Amino acid sequence: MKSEFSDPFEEARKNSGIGHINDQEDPVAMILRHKDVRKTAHNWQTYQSGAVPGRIVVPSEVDIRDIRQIPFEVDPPLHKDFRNLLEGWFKRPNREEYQKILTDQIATLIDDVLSEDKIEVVHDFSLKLQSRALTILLNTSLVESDTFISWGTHVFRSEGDSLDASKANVLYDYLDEKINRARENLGEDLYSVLLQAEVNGKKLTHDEIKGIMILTFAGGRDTVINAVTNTISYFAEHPKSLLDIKENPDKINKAVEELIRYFSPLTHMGRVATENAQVCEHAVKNDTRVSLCWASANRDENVFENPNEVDFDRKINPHLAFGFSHHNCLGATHARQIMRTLLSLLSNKVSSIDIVDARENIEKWGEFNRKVGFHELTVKFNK
Ligand code: EMZ
Repeated sequence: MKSEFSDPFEEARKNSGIGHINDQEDPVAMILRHKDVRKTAHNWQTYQSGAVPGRIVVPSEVDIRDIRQIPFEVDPPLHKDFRNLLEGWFKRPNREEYQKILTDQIATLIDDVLSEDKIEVVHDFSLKLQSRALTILLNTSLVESDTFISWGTHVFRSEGDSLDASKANVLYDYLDEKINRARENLGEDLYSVLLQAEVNGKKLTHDEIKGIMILTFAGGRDTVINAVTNTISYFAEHPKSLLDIKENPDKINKAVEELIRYFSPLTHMGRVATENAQVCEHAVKNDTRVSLCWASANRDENVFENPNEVDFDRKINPHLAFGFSHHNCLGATHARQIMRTLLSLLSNKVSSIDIVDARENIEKWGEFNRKVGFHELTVKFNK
């Protein structure tokens, strides 16, 4: 089945709770159990995010950038000050007027693909959807999304080159220009809001603003694109579930959480140890990397019954797909709203979806091969 996402971590999670990968000569011990992932995410004193910029990302981005992404590469207590500044803005997706614009955008996109004979979902649906929705989050004009679409699915990665510095520079130059322009002529967009903001009584520097913007662009890009694409593949192969949503729209929130648990669009996120420590009997040396493997935790058989099944009626769903503890995903409100709107509109506008062709996107992490989405998914949407 094209919409099946198997769990490559099961054996290692049960046997040792740890997986080992080498990443550019800076190894990573992947933490695989739900309980350990939560504990480690919580313990910022021992497992820091504020290491050299790019080091907590796997694959490491140390060689391709030196700008710190904020707040995700900042530790408490400063982390909290940045979160306090940003939280309100990133909760705007809960507002009615925000949801109305998002609904109009996605409805237009679905109407467009319904009139096509067939469509390649990753580039001609998910990338467009993500890029257009980002303009609402930034509160900029919709035409900006044409530029975002032209960058392709990942801002730092290209197919065949997982670390592409020249690509990062395209985003950096774009952001420099936007920040500088907003400085001359303040408006209502996120750039202008950040230019006027203060943290601990001080205005933000250009690089701090840039660091926040880079995260806003990079963190929610391939993750949202994969979540949307994988959702299309799921409903193509589970037409009854689409009908279930149509008949029981009150299930949408739970369905979204379950799909996000199952897909876990972000496999893991790293931390750097600040002292010698231990995770489930595994020694972690000072200044080495661990990763919090959300994807494995989300299939932990000690927490989820039938973890490899998609069950919209799952009673408790403490998934970690948006991370855990103080660093939980700042963009989650936006991402959830995208998914809810997508499910609602799909179930009302689309009767069935046929998969024509698919090329899976398999990440390789040491011994683990993990399907995270598709390079290409060609489908026909039916009215
Ligand atoms: C970083 C990361 C954030 C990283 C929550 O994830 O997303 C990755 O896609 C980027 O490459 O730089 O923003």
